[in-house]
Amino acid sequence: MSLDLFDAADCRTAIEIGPDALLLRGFASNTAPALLDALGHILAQAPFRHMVTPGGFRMSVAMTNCGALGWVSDETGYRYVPFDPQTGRAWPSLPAGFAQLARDAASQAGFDGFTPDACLINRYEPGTRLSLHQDRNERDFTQPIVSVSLGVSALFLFGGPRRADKTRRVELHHGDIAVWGGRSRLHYHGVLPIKPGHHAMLGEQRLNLTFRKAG
Ligand code: MD3
Ligand code: FE
Repeated sequence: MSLDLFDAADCRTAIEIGPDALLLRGFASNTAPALLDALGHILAQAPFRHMVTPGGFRMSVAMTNCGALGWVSDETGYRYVPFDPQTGRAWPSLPAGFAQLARDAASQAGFDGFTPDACLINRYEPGTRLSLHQDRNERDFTQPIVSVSLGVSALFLFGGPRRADKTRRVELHHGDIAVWGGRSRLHYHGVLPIKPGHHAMLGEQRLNLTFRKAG
């Protein structure tokens, strides 16, 4: 019998999916149970909610945040705020293990010293999508964004600096971490509607954690 502790899903090799955009397959596989445990506590204080876009549309992705700053959207626009508008309380703090994982992944991808102050938590269910957009509400675009995928797989769309640029599709699986910085930092991206599926730890859901240096 062989214990595949270092099988393909656990490799520590970065796949380049764009300029300064790297995919670390399975980088969070081993820490996923601890991440999900901590997430349970965060969600008890700051439950998922469907935000509204400035155009007045309810987002199909359900969102919440932890960290000093949280990303919100409403009729007046997108921004980072220190308080959860739904409760008036500070967002739950960023667990030390979250920050360390994001820092390690960024470092593995060539971005040393990454210190996130915001973690946006996205929940996808079958049919949930995220249309093509740029992440540009953060202060310093020299800082990367680190994203952790958990649960059901997704087809991620990765475009270029202009909305009309050709996109490529990248499959993101449970435990994958992607790091987006440098020349890819302002590239358009999105997520195709999630197909029905099942994951042993998360059931029908996909969760995505994006770590940001927002302030
Ligand atoms: C490429 N989330 O929350 S993470 C988002 O899977 C967001 O939930 C997606 O896009 C998700 O804003 C994708 C991957 C990602 C995040 C930031 C990027 C890709 C990026 C910034 C620049 C380029
Ligand atoms: Fe984004």
